[in-house]
Amino acid sequence: MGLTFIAIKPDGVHRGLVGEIIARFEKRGLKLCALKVVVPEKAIAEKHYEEHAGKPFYPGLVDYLCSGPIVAMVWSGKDVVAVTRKMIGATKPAQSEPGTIRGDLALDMGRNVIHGSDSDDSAQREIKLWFKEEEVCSKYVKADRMWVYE
Ligand code: DAT
Ligand code: MG
Repeated sequence: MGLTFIAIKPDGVHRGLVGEIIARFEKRGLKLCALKVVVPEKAIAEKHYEEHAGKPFYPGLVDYLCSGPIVAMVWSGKDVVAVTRKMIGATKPAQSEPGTIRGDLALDMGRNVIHGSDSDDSAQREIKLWFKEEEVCSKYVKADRMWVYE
């Protein structure tokens, strides 16, 4: 089973959306492997978004991520990157479908509540950036496994 890195951004924490968002991933059947609340250091946020370095919105994006606590998580499951990206919805909230996290909970691209890795490679990179190896509990078998998977 694959792993992905998910972060509820500072706006999601301040707006009290943490429980609502985690509940969606739990109900989908995904397995929680790591979770912490952290105010990102600027250097980590810059690395996290390094693919966007040099773009006009990059400094504001980094400042936004560092502006308060985030909930950093690792989730596991079948096709977890694709499944969570779909659940998160499009980057621009006006284009995110109702039923998605951004489509239900966000209005502004600069306050779009949540981050999710966009590929297995970026998931590996981001998990390593935010968590120590021993903080990620990916080995346990979830009690409902046989009822979630054929
Ligand atoms: P996503 O968060 O859906 O993976 P992304 O990786 O393309 O989107 O961009 C990272 C974040 O940067 C995104 O959540 C919001 C912001 N962003 C992206 N494109 C932007 C733009 N053209 N103007 C302002 N902010 C932008
Ligand atoms: Mg992205």
